[in-house]
Amino acid sequence: MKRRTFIKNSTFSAAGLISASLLASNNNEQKEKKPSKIASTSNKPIVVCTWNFNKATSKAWEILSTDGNSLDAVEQGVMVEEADPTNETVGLGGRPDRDGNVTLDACIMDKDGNCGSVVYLQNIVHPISVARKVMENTPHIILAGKGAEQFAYENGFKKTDLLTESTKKQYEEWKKTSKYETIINIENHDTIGMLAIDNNGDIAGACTTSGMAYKVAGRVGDSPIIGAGLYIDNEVGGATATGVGEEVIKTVGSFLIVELMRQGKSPQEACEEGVKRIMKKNKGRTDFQIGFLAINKNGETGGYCVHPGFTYSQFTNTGQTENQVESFYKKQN
Ligand code: SD4
Repeated sequence: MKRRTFIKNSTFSAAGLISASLLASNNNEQKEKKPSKIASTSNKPIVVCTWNFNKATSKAWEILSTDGNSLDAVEQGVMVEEADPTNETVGLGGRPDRDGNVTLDACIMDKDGNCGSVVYLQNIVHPISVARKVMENTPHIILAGKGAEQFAYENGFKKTDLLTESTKKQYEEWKKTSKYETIINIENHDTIGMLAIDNNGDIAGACTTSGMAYKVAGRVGDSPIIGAGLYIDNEVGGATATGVGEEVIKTVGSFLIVELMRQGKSPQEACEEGVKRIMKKNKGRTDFQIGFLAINKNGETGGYCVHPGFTYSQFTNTGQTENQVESFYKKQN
């Protein structure tokens, strides 16, 4: 499993300062007016995603910068990671459950609040595209397991073995002890959640993962659960999560963050509040990581996590940046 190198980006601090002052003025306005009516001084188009998936934000940017819509941008953006066999927590090359099966979770949400999701999907490289088809071509929102797989084949998706040489080897190694804990290593997880605003100011999001390595067969995490791993409200903003899904589900994390932004908090403040809410319920616990990422209608972004190490990639008119976020626990020297 590769470890990520985290780059502290100076433009982030500048962006932080700008957002802080915008925020202050917005907060004053919000006392008199509705929070969602933020003037169009916007930083759009823009795309952000969890971790340093710069190739994914580059792909999304290709679409946004040529006047494409945010839904296409997030779908095609996260597909880059789904197709990458070296990302061992998403799509092809994702690590299996404890029975050796790779099972994928994904969801997508558009500007109108439409959403689609697949859970426990096997043998399909691009669960996000299946989720989009569920959203667009069925009256349903979530398809699971065999039914989702069958639906994928009916819609032209190809059967693919998702286990790679590397993940097979790691699994064989893991089986020697079969140590199973429902925790995620502090840094070793790379679920991709992506949020974008297009030239029209419309917001969409996508989230896709193979979930926790060596999970109990049948386990579904937060990533495909609308409101937990991802939530979009085109009037307010969007949020997405990475980390221990069980904790994110318990607080309906992404929905919580969007609602906090609706009440007037900045994306940064909302993500902090989301993590603090989780930590309040897990007093003293240090053995898990969660990272939240959020964007508001104005194109301001923010993130917060439990342990240092969570980053997000961003692409706007001023270029691509990788941003390190603040954490609840501070770095130990
Ligand atoms: C899950 N939230 O299934 C996901 C895991 C994750 O990078 O973020 N992995 O709980």
